[in-house]
Amino acid sequence: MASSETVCCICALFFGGIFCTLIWTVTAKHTFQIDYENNCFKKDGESFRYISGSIHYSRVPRYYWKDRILKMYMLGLNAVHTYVPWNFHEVMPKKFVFDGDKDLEHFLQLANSTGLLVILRPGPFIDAEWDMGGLPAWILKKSNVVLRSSDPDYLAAVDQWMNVLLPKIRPFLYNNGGPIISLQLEDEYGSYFACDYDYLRHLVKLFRYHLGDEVILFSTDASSIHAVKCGTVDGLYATVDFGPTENITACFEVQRHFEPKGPLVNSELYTGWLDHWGEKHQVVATSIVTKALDTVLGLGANVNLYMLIGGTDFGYWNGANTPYAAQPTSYDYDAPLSEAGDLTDKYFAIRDVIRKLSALSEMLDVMCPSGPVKSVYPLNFVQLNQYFGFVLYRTSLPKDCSNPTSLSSPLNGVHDRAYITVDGVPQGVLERDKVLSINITGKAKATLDILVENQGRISVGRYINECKGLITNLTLGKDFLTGWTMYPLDIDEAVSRGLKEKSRKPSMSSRSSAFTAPAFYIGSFDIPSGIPDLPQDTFINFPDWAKGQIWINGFNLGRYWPARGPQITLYVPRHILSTSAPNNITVLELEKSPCDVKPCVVEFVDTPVLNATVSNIFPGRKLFVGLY
Ligand code: NDJ
Repeated sequence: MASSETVCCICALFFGGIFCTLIWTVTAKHTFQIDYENNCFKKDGESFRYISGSIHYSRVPRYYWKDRILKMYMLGLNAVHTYVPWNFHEVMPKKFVFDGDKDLEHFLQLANSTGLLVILRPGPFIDAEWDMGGLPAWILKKSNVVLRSSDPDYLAAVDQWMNVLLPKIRPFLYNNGGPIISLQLEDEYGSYFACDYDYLRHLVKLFRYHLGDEVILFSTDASSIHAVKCGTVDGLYATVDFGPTENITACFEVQRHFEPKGPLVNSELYTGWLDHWGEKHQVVATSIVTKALDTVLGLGANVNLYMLIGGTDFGYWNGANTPYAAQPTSYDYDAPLSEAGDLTDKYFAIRDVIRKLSALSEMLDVMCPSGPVKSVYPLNFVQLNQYFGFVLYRTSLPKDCSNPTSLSSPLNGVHDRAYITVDGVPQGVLERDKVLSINITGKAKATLDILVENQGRISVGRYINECKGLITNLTLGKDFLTGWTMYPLDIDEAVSRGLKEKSRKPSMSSRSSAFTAPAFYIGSFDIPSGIPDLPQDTFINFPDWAKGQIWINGFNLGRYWPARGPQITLYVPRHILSTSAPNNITVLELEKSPCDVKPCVVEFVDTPVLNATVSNIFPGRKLFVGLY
């Protein structure tokens, strides 16, 4: 490579743990459970939170399923929610259609192959502004049938349908190697007049008979005590739904009334709203949606964005509300993906909110394959068998810190530098000898992550025996922090295995303007072959980056810290560069990435800068290029 003028694209990475997932598929049974102790889901034994979006396959032509699912994946979601409309499939009694646009199994396969989990809502009633809430109109031939109840005529029809549907579903359950992590029975049943618990119990029994005991079955109801009361029974995990203008804490308190422990779940956070013929088209401002999403995620809750793509009520499939007002053909819903699948401003704004969550911690399964170590008080690097690099220390806030609260190392025990986030939101940096206390904010039980960097051991004198890591306790306010989970990180190994292929979602941005959460950014560049004397030694510059570590083709080039100086550029020896394959760059930015607001680039230059105080620091050739 010429010693200048090569600029590489850097894009942000998501640390989704796909690598470990692949290993799991061949070595371990998949499990998806409720972790009542830690108020979350547990996937393959690890705590898990879903951020999903609703797509009704019945409202999107099969031709576009893949496109829409991919766009949902690119948004940063890890799951899709979909209803199964009974009347769409059992078009006449015992006449079942599951091909073409009704090929549910194909839809599930597409979600699975795209890397999205599925939360399935097979009703039998679904509402969804869908004709008769998904119930088949032919059922009304039984005069006086009481729908959504234990009326024998109704139950016979339900059983007939579920006896066909559920065996198709079973192989797609997560514990059977498929994408379905949970199923919702009925829909907002507590808002229906019948309040027939026997009906719900019948459904639970029927689903258990076909699907086994492992899969999570849940209910969804409007978030009022009254609404949930008739909507759930033993055997169903109660979740709630609510819109972005509601009092979110109060809504989740309703769920807590019925589920004192376990994951918080909003099964429908409305991104827009439904229309009626003759009424004003409903829109919900993006800022309202993103604010609510941010709050919900900040509480550690699981959430489904209803709708992520609304789609179309082709044919005669629209529903209606009472007093009679029918829905129009478009079910655009002012959703992040338009009816026609276009990316909207809402899509990008939601993507930004989700991005904030992805931090170093989301790659832990890749970088800490042996798993974390737990201890009441923090252990140092040596005790963790970690000698270089980084250890992530994690605990949760023992009390509400909505007002800024001091996080301190009173005995100067951060060796050497610690990057702090609360629920993924960057808070600041503690630094040995210099910054022993910062103020942090967050709710009680929020995840406090402290990424501690060993910046190099003392190499001469009396203190050459120093330890690294958190070598003394930290305090929050006046109290010691306890209950640590520590992840010794083998980042070099993870980088050399190729983070790029194992990653899937960008990671950057933050609530604070001073810091971004630690995150990886990757890119690659080609060096043309056939030109004599290429590659050559070069130097790499970090415009608007702050502090971190960089690898090229898995070679750890070292620490960069232009924010402090005097060294600005790093030396890149030519032997690590390749003309026969793309050169991969991995940047671990610890403090402040430029990627939210400026070009996300690094730059190769022909002149080293080891003294940041000189003017015109790049007299030679250089090139800046805006990137994605
Ligand atoms: O679960 C329902 C969903 O399917 C909840 N909704 C949605 C709005 O788009 C959609 O129908 C509504 N619930 S309106 C109101 C029900 C009133 C009894």
